[in-house]
Amino acid sequence: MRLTDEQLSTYARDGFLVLPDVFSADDVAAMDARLPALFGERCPENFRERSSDVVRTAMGLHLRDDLFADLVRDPRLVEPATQITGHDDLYVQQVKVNAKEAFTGEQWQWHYDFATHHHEDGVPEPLALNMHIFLDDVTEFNGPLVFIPGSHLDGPAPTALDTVSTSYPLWTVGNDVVRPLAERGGLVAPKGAPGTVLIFGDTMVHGSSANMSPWARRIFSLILNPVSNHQTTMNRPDHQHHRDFAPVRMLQSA
Ligand SMILES: O=C(O)CCC(=O)C(=O)O
Repeated sequence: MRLTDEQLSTYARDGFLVLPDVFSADDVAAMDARLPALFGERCPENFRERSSDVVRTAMGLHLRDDLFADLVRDPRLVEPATQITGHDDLYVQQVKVNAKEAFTGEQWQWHYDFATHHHEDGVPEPLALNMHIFLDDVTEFNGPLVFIPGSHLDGPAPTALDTVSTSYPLWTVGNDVVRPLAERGGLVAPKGAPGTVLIFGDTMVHGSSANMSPWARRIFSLILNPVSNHQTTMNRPDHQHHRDFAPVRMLQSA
């Protein structure tokens, strides 16, 4: 699936791109069907919320399930990533579903992904892309991601490691960083039906609030990074940053 010049310009300007109707209802139903068994496993790949036993994020999915093994090679994800990064050789850095379950799904603090990739994993440059697929209707009510358009253009802001706010350690940006960026660029929360693809880069400042609604907000996320920019420290477990730097090979048809 090739992005148009207009879509590439939108991504370059805003730092994120929303693509409705990329995956069909059947595609999403097939992904959905795999999740109860995966979420039911007691394993280090499944992080549970701080205040409940509910799964917050389930990682390493392409190594745990054949459908997700195919999905990380899907041209609808890999081809746009090669276009945006300008790199043909991308490896699978992280594969997960962020569950944000009804009533219990907790926040993701303000952050940009490169801070964690750099501090924890020694990734040299902010080149990785985060490719999301909405598995539920993402609305204003169930904790959508919130972006600061244009924040990707400022380069990496100061960050600090937050190990207490949620069950997932994250390098976060402070309110003093968020305020001027948001006053300049505003805030945008992309919404959409299941099957929507959302793409954003490593320096995009974003976060999401808790899900107070009765509706789950599950999102599949694939992080692809140029092989030439791979992690250098191998500090975190494989499921948080995979160590197989072989370039992902696109499936021939989607
Ligand atoms: O799932 C969310 O709400 C946030 C996810 C996120 O921040 C990320 O994938 O970097």
